[in-house]
Amino acid sequence: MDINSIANSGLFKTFSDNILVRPEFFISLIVLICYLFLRRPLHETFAGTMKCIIGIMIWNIGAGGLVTTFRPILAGLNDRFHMSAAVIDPYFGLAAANKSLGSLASMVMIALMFAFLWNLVLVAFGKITKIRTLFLTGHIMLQQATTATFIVFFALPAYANATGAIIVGILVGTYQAVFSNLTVEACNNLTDNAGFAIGHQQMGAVWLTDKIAGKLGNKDKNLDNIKLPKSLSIFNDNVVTAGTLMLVFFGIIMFILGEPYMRGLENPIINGVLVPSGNFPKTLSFPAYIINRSLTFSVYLFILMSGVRMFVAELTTAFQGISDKFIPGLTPAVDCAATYGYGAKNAVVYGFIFGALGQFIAIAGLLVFHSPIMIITGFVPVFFDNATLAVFANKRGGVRAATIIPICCGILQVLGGAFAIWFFGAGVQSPLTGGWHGSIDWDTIWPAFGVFANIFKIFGVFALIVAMLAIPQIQYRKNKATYFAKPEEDLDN
Ligand code: ASC
Repeated sequence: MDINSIANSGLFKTFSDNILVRPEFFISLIVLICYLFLRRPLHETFAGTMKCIIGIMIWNIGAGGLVTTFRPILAGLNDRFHMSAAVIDPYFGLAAANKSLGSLASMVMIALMFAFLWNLVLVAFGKITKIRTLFLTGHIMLQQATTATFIVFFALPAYANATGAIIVGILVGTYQAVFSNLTVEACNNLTDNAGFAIGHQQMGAVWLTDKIAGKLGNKDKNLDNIKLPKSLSIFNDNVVTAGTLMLVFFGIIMFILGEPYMRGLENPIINGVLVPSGNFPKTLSFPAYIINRSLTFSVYLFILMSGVRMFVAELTTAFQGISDKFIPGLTPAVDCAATYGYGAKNAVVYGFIFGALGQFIAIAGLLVFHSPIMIITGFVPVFFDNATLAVFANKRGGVRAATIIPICCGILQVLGGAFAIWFFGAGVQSPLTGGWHGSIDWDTIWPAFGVFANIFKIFGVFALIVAMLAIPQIQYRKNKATYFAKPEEDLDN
């Protein structure tokens, strides 16, 4: 049986569609396996797995709600002003990359499978590889495998086949293992050793933020101890801050889009049939609609943070057990939203606003300089990347770092995304004009990988893998004493 038929086999497809890319089952299955290995009493194993599934489903309602509510509003600017811009957002990027891959899109599943297996191997041999993290965010693994397949097949057309897909799997699996491993120290700093790392789309940027934020600002002047006049102290509460800021931010955008556009968006006609979302019935006025939609941001953020708290607690307990008994230092690498409950809670919306500012500045630059590639803000990168970076930046470098870093990230997201579309798009008519992955590592590290692979071909890809694998070795040499230590031991040092 060749690899292609395994990837297309019913069993593998059922596994990947139902478990691998569904975090509520994939992560919970891993928690279940950990508890069984640890011989936890069955009732505790059952309860822990259940809490993990439900926690992830709660998080999913929050994250999914944010994405489905606010992505069309930002992307709406594109339609409304006939900009034919590419949306920098993983979901648009996924669609564009799949369209471009055409019949080769099935190769992504091979890459996805190998990426995860390779990460497992790297962590199982952690003593040698110095990898401590297992990347567990299934939906992100799928998005990254897709974009990486697209990039490698673009650079190495001769490898646009199952062998090439295995190589992509090793490349993207190495990135996921090495870069999530790079965030361990940053996460431990932020969370006082809660015991998780980041397995998401901005791991390189988190590492860099943790390194430079302290130099950009003062950690004592942070968002938690900022002195606000009495009347403004209501903004120390993140529900109030998020609600108010989003009312202004999305209020202005929805106002610009206008009532007829928003009514059309909420009440689309699909195949000749009116399919109302229920959010904007005829009886509701535009101002009432705007207030309701903008404040849903706070609602979903609140839901997201409580779900994350629940499942991360279970996951870290399970991994801690395995780490104590079998694989020292083993750390789960999870969604970036896991960090939002730590540090200053206001940092999340703060990063979003300044990231958006950075993106708008860069988009204005593209317009002024008549760039052939136009970009429109995608919700996922502008919110999730910048919120995460601000949480880390604020902890290490206070308000100043939490302002500067998201602005720079926003600018880079747009310029890097535009570069990627130009470079990999091979023309303004390419399918990529619909969108690009858009998260910060995929606007910086991965386009650079693509350029490198395009020049040095297959040797370039292997060189990238080897170079990445050297990173944890360097990390280990710098910090031998506590590298594999339990988080609490870390504290004592
Ligand atoms: C992403 C993506 C999402 C969000 C989510 C954040 O990159 O595709 O759906 O971030 O994972 O919690």
